[in-house]
Amino acid sequence: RQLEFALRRALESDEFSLNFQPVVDADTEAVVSFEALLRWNSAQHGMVSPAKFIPLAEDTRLIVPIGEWILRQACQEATRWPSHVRVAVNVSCEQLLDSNFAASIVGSLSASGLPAHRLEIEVTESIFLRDAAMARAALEQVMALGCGVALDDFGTGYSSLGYIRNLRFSTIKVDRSFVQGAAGGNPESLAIIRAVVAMADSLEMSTTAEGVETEAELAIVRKLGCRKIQGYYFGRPMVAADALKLFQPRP
Ligand code: G
Ligand code: G
Ligand code: MN
Ligand code: NA
Repeated sequence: RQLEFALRRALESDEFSLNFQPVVDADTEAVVSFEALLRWNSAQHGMVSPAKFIPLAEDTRLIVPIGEWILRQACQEATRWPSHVRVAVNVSCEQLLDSNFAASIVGSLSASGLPAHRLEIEVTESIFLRDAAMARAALEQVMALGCGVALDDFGTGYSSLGYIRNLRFSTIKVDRSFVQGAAGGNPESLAIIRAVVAMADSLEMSTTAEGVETEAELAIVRKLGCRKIQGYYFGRPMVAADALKLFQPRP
């Protein structure tokens, strides 16, 4: 297939870049981290949506070398930010279960000099579907290195509280569908966010409300006690230079 052929060459042709989306503290609105998001500008196909090429990269296992590149770039970029600001990197199942995954994290941290606690890995619940014991062991290794692990899109997959009992996640990311639902007056969404926040608080995990776009959504996730907020309301995914500018005083 043509897209696969192009994807195989994308790394060496330098066609990937990272965007960074700010995550802010719900109380102070200060930027506390950025989520790194991969972009592919293909010579043949132009800008290709990650929703299209990430599944292809996963199927072909190209996500392993690409993911290693993402980790290196993200850690390197994060060293330019204030020292309290973290970077979050999405990790696919294929990558997490690869035998060199922990080594590639260690390599990215040591090459960049970024302290482990400033790197947070984001995984979705789907990683537990293939081989739950392997996924758990891999995440324990990441946690032992001192990195955070966030549970992404929480509530949309096969949620099981067993994962949360066995692993100390740093952050639960509440999926945008619940945020939209709550702001739209859906009582179930509201109750679920409230329950997730209560659970996270009592287990000393942080919570991020995802996909906050409007004042109304902001007001409700704040009231429900989400600790951190991500979404277009505070900033879209942006190029590295623009992310860096958020820390420089405006003239
Ligand atoms: O970037 P966008 O904003 O369009 O993301 C679309 C999807 O692609 C999301 O589900 C996101 O998790 C995934 N994605 C984006 N960047 C990365 C990445 O660097 N690695 C992995 N594994 N998935 C990513
Ligand atoms: O699956 P994951 O949560 O990692 O992917 C994040 C995706 O959500 C990216 O595609 C990012 O561009 C998108 N995103 C981030 N903030 C918002 C938002 O406020 N609204 C919408 N519609 N999408 C968002
Ligand atoms: Mn994510
Ligand atoms: Na998400």
